[in-house]
Amino acid sequence: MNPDPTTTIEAEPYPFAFQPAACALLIIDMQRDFLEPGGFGEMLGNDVSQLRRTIGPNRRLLAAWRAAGLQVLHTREGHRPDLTDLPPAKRVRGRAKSCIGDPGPMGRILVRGEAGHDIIPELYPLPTEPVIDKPGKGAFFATDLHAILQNRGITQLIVTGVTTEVCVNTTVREANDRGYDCLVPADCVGSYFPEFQEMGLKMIKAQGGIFGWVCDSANVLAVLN
Ligand code: TIU
Repeated sequence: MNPDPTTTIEAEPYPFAFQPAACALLIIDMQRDFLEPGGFGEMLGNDVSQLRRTIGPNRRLLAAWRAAGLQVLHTREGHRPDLTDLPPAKRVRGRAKSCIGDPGPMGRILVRGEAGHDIIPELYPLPTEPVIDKPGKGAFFATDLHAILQNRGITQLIVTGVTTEVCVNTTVREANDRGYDCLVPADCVGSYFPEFQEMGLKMIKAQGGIFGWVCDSANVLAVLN
């Protein structure tokens, strides 16, 4: 079902003027290594339950979005198997025992083609949905995302995924500078740190929506159903 082209989505700091044909759902880094118990994220001491609560809301939003026939893109953070696209600074940052490219619980950590790098089965992309493999935190850096969105006439993004203050915030800021309007459903983004979840969302919607809008996914579902 196609929503009314003039419809608005209730959001903060003010309603989002939703243009379905020009709006894509961009799901950031819902990868096994970040979300699954026993993965790289948990290995680093993080509480993956903080991210796993986003799976249900993302599933419901993705199902409704697909049913409405709207565009979906997915991203994965990771690197080439030969690590030629991995900045040495990123590899050694954190001084962890295991670095990107090392053997991890689900294959080599954040390396493309490894099990842990792939998207969780609950949100697995359809063959028709572009998957953007990105070497950085932002989805626009060193990827063809901007070209794909421009070719498809996309000017608005609903951004979901993990983590709120890292890859979601970086992507929203990159999108903002490239002229996209971004709406972030709070229950569809997650952080290992509750205080960063709260502030990461406040930073987006502050100052009259300096980077975009924030809502609950129920408000998006309300205009899709
Ligand atoms: N996808 C994403 O946010 N990557 C990260 O590295 N997140 C962390 O919080 N570490």
